[in-house]
Parts: sequence; structure tokens; C-alpha cells
Amino acid sequence: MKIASVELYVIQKPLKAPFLTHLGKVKDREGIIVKVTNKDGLSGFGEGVAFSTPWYTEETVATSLHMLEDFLIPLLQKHPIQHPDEISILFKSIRRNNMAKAAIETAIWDLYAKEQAKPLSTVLGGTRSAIASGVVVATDSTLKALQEIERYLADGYQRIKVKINPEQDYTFLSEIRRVYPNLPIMADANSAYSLRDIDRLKALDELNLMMIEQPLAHDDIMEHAILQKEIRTPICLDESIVSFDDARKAVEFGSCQVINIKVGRVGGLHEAKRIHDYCYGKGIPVWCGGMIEFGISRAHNIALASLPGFTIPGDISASDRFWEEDIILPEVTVEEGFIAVPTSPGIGFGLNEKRLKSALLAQKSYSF
Ligand code: OSB
Ligand code: MG
Repeated sequence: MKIASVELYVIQKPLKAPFLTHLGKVKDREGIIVKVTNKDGLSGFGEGVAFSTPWYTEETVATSLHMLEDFLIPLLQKHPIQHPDEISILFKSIRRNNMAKAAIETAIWDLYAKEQAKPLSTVLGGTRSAIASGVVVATDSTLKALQEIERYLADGYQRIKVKINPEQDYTFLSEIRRVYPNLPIMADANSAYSLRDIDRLKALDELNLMMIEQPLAHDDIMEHAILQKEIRTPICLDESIVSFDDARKAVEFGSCQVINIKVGRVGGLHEAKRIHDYCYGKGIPVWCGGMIEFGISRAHNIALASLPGFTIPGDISASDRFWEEDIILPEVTVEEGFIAVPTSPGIGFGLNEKRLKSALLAQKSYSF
């Protein structure tokens, strides 16, 4: 691969409606779009999915920019690569900062797939032509949640995830379960509980949830193993899994029965695929998590979720779940509960230059 330039676009757009968790509210989404261009003028795109503030992980848009500008782009300038798999080795000298790493790694995967004239899904080993789509309801009112669920089910979504915490769990979930006795429901706690809440969590067993996502601390593996022995509902880990080794340990210790794979959280597609391959071999189902993202990251998620181990509908919803207008063309759409996996080279979606421009806060360019 002969990289000629890297461009960074910092963008910001308001969400259609605020996204509420017990950790805070996301109203405006800031993000980074990375464009990597080769000597032949082909371009690949990636997206930095860190938020403006460090509520979900320690990274932010500003720390991502610092890492990209001062460490990651200079490393790439110094060390030409032949294949995107080499990037994770190159970036090993920099601790964590996984979302910054993934922003550029994913752009290089897209470019690589375009150089091969193959869809990214094919290059990654994907086997599906369409992926099952799920959606997240993030509100603090039962009535609003029920209204949203009704609308999303009419739109065809196959599975609903709701955010829970000790102030909004049993009563909230049982009301949804009463209205929808057979709906596939997941509950995501984003670390709102501790082992002292074991009885609260046990009480959820009767609600027939598909799983409970990240009930305990964001960096915990051990206590989730203790909790999983006490509850019947499968535990799914999100925040706790930031590397292949975390996934391996969580499976070995029995900390979870399901893993949410997010490309940004684990540092790129290479690591995401390693986690997938390991879980697939062990019979641990995985699904693709979401980051309230723009269309570029959404496109990478679609390619990843086409791999055979992604057997549970992920948090990959249509562009119009969050945006009046997304920054890609065409937009991501859900047809009868499925998103078609593109068959054109790379991620299979182009930038909507006009939309990008109207959302632009800053732009930087680096030549190689
Ligand atoms: O915990 O999965 C999460 C959004 C931002 C950060 C963390 C999470 C989420 C979501 C929504 O739950 C994912 C989406 O639909 O984009
Ligand atoms: Mg989560």
C-alpha cells in the first residue's frame, strides 16, 4: 500500500433526540472522519467514535486528535505497510487509545479493500448478504420507551435494547414485557450496578431477557464471573472488553456468555476479527455494538457483522435512527429487519460531501 495523504475532518451534528443513560445525555454528536488516500488517488474512510467527554471510555475527540496527529499518523509516515493487519503491530508501541487507533486502521482497511476491488465484508471473511438489525431505546420514561418501541417494531427492527439502572429496572422492564410478551429484549446497564445489587439483578431473571449487558464496573472481569454464577440471564460484556486478551479471559473465567464487539473500543477491525474468530471457535455468540455513530462507522459495522459468528442482531440501526441526514450516500436503511451488505468495493458507501461540509468544525491534512 502506498499512502499519499491522510485527512482528518472534525464534525458535529445534533441527534434527532437526546440519548439518555445513567451516565449522562448525548445531544450533539462530535466525531472525526479520517480519509486515507493512496498514490493512485483511491481513498478509504474511517471514523473516530470517541465522544466529546470521557463518559463511555477514557478517550475523547480531543485525545483522539492528539493521538492521531502526534503519534499514529507519524508512525504510519515512518513505516510503510503492505497489509492493514500490520497496523495493530505498528500501533502496539502506543498504549490503549483504541478509538484513535481504530479511526485510522478502519480507513486503511477500506482503502485496502478498494485496492483489491472487493467489498470490505469479503476481505474480512464475511459470509452474510444481509445483517439482522436491532435498535436501542435510551430514555428515562416508560411511556416514551413504549412509544419508541412501537415505532421501531413497525420499522422492522428485530430486537430492542433498553438502558437500565437501579432507578429504572424491574418495573420498567416488566411493563415492556407485559406489552410485548415475546419481544427479544436486551438490557444495557453501562456499569450501573455492583455486587451488592445481586438481588436486584436476580429479580430480572423472570423477565426472559436475551441478556444483560455490562452490569458491573467498566473495567471488571472477575466480579462479573461471580455474578454470572448467581443469575440465569446471560451476561454480555461491552466496556470490559478492550482487547483480544480481555475477551479470552472473560470467556475462560465465565464472566459472560455473550460479547458485544465494538471496532472502536478494541482498537480496530483486526482485533475485532480476532475476538470474533476466538468466540466463534468457542461457541460464544457475538454481536456488533454501536456508538451513536455517523455513517462511516456504521458502514464498517455492517461489514464486520457479516462474519459468521455475529449471530445476534446488533446495535446497527438505520442512518435515520439518529440523523435527519447522515454524512454518507446512500444512507443505511433497514428493510424488513435487515440491512443489505454492500457488494461494491470497500465499505460500499460514499461520503456526502455537502453534508460533511455543513457539519465541519475543523480539517487537517498530512502528506506522506
Ligand atoms: O453501551 O452500548 C453502549 C451508545 C454509546 C455508547 C455506548 C453504548 C451506546 C448504545 C447505543 O447503547 C448504540 C447505538 O445504537 O449506536
Ligand atoms: Mg453497552
